[in-house]
Amino acid sequence: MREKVLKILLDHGTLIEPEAADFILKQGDPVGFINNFLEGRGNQPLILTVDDLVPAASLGNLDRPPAPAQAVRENPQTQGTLQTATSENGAVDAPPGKLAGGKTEPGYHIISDVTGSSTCNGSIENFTQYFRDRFRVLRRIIRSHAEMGASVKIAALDAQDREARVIGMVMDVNKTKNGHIGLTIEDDTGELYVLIHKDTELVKETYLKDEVLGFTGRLSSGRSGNGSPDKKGGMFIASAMRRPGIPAIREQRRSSEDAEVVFMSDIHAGSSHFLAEPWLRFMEWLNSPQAAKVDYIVVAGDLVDGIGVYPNQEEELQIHDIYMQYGELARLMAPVPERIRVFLQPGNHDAVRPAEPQPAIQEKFRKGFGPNFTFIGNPCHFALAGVEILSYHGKSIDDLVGQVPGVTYLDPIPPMHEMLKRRLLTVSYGGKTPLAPEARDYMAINPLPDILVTGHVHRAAIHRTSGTTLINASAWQSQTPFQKTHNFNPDPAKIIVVNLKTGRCRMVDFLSPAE
Ligand code: D5M
Ligand code: FE
Ligand code: ZN
Repeated sequence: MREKVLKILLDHGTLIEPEAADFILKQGDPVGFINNFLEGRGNQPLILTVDDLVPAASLGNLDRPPAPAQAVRENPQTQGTLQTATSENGAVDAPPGKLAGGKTEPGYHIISDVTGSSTCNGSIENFTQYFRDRFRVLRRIIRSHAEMGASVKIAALDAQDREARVIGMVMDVNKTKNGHIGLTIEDDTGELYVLIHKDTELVKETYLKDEVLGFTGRLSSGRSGNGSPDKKGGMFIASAMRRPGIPAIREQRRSSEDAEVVFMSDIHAGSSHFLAEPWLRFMEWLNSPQAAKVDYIVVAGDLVDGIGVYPNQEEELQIHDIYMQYGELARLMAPVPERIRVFLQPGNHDAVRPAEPQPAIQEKFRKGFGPNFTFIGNPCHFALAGVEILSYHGKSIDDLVGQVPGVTYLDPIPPMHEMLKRRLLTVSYGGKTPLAPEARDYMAINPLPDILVTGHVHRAAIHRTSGTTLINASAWQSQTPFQKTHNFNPDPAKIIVVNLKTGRCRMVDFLSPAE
């Protein structure tokens, strides 16, 4: 199928980015889709991107059941190059359902997940490739904003120009003595010192290392006397800034199936503070007529409490063996009706590498789970009955809470907005959230999902932005002594139910017995 689509494009003289090819293959009728697309538009860009295709997809195709699962878009040999249209053959119609337990069925397919595809060994080359991929993806999104289309490479900036646009990744942020902000940004041609004057609105923004930004401004060839690094004999005085962001209007996909998804998180099986009674009420509810439409459950990480995750955690454990904790999870999940497909994602308490993206838990921990359980990585981008979900445990919220004013543990929605603004689930390397330098950046939010779900903060929240519903799924653990010492107050034992056909969300609370 992929060869067919690529051939049509090649015949047309159009190249395509790997993500865009995957996007086409996800359509109900990929060949029909691309033919219609090419017909419907006269001048094509030389290289098609997902952003070019999304508007066409939202016109049709959406109510159709999703195409059979495609292999996750891994093809390390072709990373970092734009023109992969001819070299990518073979990546391609690989057998679907490569995730263990993830057999293909009409209702769901995995779009992007590191499980089984990790390429990194932590070398310098890995990091270079990783950040190059992040830059490539985010620069493309920034360029899709009209005013940023004419951006130039850093090396091509000219002090003669009255105004120029550049896009770069933030390498360093510092506040000058006079209250200005100095950013060092980098692209594939060089470094640039960007000065954000204290009298502009831009100085109120929070700039994070490793995010990608577009700037409008001018290159000053003279020194400003503030002691800042003076690359290329000048600095760039910013007058406007553009983040990748999300479109103001974007149509959310809806399913033709009247199916519901339960979003939940942070079960922490094995913890002494596991909420056993509310859990039983939840299991009863799942087997009641109220849950008749529930076809899927997504658990966004911290499946078990783990061992040695923080100092003296052993004092808060009921089960001290990691295998037995996963055994307990299987036992807790046993009452889930078999018709429901359950997606189990790891978090920072699970027995997988802490560096993100995290692969799914290993086979040896999957004993006792029925065939309706699918073990996914963190993050994981997948489609349920045609609606795209991006599920991420949310460890990076720990970093955002310290870095971005107004972001607290009390409301999980603001940190999710910060992620969407930057189109990154985890922004900075070297913070509290470890990053693994994979060949491509799984932490980039691309393409935009219909639903973004996180957990980790043990609170429940729902918020709609243009086109993407934000959900933070609650937890099944009451306040631990550790959390108490950190003044962290959870809001546990809640689930969020989303109807994939109508988009409607509801929250169900199991903390206290129903009247
Ligand atoms: O994390 C559950 C929550 O506990 C997380 O969202 C924040 C809070 N937490 C964890 N560690 C700290 C520290 N050091 N300070 C403040 N709050 C914290 P979990 O991954 O379930 O342990
Ligand atoms: Fe947790
Ligand atoms: Zn967590």
